Amino acid sequence: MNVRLIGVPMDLGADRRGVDMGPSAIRYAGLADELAAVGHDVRDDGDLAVPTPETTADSGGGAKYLAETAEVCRDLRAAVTDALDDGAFPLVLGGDHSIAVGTAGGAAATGSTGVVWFDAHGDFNTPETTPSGNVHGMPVAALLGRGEFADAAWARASNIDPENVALVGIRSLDDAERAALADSEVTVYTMSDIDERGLTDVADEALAVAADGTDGLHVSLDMDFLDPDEAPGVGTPVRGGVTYREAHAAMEAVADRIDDVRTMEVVEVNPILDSHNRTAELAVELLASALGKRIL
Ligand code: 6HN
Ligand code: MN
Ligand code: MN
Ligand code: MN
Repeated sequence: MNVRLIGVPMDLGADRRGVDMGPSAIRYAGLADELAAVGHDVRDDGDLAVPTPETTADSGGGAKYLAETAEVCRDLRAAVTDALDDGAFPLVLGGDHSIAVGTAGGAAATGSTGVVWFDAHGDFNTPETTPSGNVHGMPVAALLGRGEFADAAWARASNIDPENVALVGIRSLDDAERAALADSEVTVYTMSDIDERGLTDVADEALAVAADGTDGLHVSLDMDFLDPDEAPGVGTPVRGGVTYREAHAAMEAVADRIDDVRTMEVVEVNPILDSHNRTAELAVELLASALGKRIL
């Protein structure tokens, strides 16, 4: 594949500074070389311009920096559709999870799109329900045009049907978010489902849910999907996540369907909270697995 790296040093959507350094940390951990070793042609387009909180006044409202986030997501959507037009595979490096609106929005601009979301969190809040005001807790709801996002052209992706959205690894939901998810057509696989059924079974089913009747897939990997013992460098860690081996198995399930995958992103790597770039290195390993690295 022609892999196109797009860095998005975004931290307006999260409380803790540091996730803006994620793209650098992932590059430093050797992503381009690792993907080249798998046999891909890799082109790095560098980072999108993202405003820093120190020089940006919050535009106000229930969601912090929403106008600024919208601007970045519009730019990212354009970069992603550009790469797809060129026949490349956009691999987006975050940054906090708010950027998924741009990545998945870019995928959806080219056809109906299913979404597989590996995360501890549901990211299904809206500006009305959010307890934190942080937009990284809202991208799934934004893409589906829920609440205040119903009229937001930058967010809502009419080509993404909630029936084709699957969340995997979930173990932390806010009360209103839980109620909204239960009320929706989104499929949620909690850690309990993974305990009972095994990761491979759950990941295969999640991918099938997303692929059912759609033209392509977006895969979103929030590094807090993993247990914090494995991936300490994330802003909102939650105990009880998937193991190192389960995470690889999930990415191998993605690899089995890579022909359907249109876009992928890895988000929430926070080098300030990490230990010796461990989480970024793990992100590189997992992306290599998703993009076809095999032991034999
Ligand atoms: N993430 N549910 C919490 C909130 O602030 O809305 C946490 C969100 C975490 C988001 O990890 O991408
Ligand atoms: Mn072009
Ligand atoms: Mn997330
Ligand atoms: Mn998360």
